[in-house]
Amino acid sequence: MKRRKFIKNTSKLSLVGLISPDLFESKKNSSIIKNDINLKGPISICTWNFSHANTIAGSELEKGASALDGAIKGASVEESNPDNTTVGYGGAPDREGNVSLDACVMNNFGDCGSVVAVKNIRSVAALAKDVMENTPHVMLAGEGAEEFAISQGYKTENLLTPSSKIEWNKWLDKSNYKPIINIENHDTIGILCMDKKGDFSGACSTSGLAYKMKGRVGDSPIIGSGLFIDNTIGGAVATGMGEEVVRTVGSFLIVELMRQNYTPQKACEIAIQRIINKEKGKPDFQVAYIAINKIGEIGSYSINKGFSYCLYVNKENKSYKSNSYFS
Ligand code: SD4
Repeated sequence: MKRRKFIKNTSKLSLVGLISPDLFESKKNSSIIKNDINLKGPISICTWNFSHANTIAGSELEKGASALDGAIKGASVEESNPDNTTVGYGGAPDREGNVSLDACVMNNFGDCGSVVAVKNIRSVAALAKDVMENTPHVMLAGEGAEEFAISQGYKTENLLTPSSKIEWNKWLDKSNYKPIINIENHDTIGILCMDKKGDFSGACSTSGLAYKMKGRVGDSPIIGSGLFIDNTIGGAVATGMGEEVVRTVGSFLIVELMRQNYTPQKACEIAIQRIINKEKGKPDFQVAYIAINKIGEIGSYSINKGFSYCLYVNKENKSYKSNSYFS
């Protein structure tokens, strides 16, 4: 009897010890976005209002592409969009005028690949896939990543467009580094795809924060921070101030919360709450997450207002405004 009582009490204790207090925090803004989708793919969801990219990903999935190829196709649209100053060609440079890109991918087998601080190559999500498939490593950085890209047949090019150069020169006048909510931080593409078989993969691609220090790397190429996939649970991806996402390992946290049966929406809210808990007052930066679970429920949440995301399902892409902690 004593032993049974002891086991009962210990298991209560360990539960209390394991579950962090923020799981019990108030449900502020916890409106749950539940889609009537309870089916297999194709589903594609991406950060921000990248309708074209998400539609391309979705239609690739319709044609039978794997979730990984769908996600990379979607990301490549923004990597080649010169008007997007936070991804690929046309991305804003660092303080010294170098455009340096970060990206990662993760597939349904839990394999992943990543490239950091890569110059002169625009298709870095595809390059991350090549790292995953054609090297014994997960992550390649800088010159090594560029040399690997060349060995794989990627073309090198100057990624600094004339208009990005003009903006950078303007910035140099004052050299005042201050990321601005939803202006600078509004263009990283994070994309989560579920293919016809119901398998998940994701990709994340960025040029990082404009006028960052040379060599700075954010969350986007860090598996578990910028992106995480578990094919039995779902996936999550981040955009915004990467340092905050890395400090809280946000995407992994969201997937683990979904494993504990939290909806994608509640899981995103808890991950945002973790960041807010560390701040005194209203943060002057943005972080946003999107997530999807195995039954096609979607979640999205951000610290500050202004975040949006796209959802492609039933052959149709729509853009949605996300809820935020601070309105
Ligand atoms: C980073 N998370 O490098 C990226 C920036 C971003 O839209 O998301 N910008 O920190």
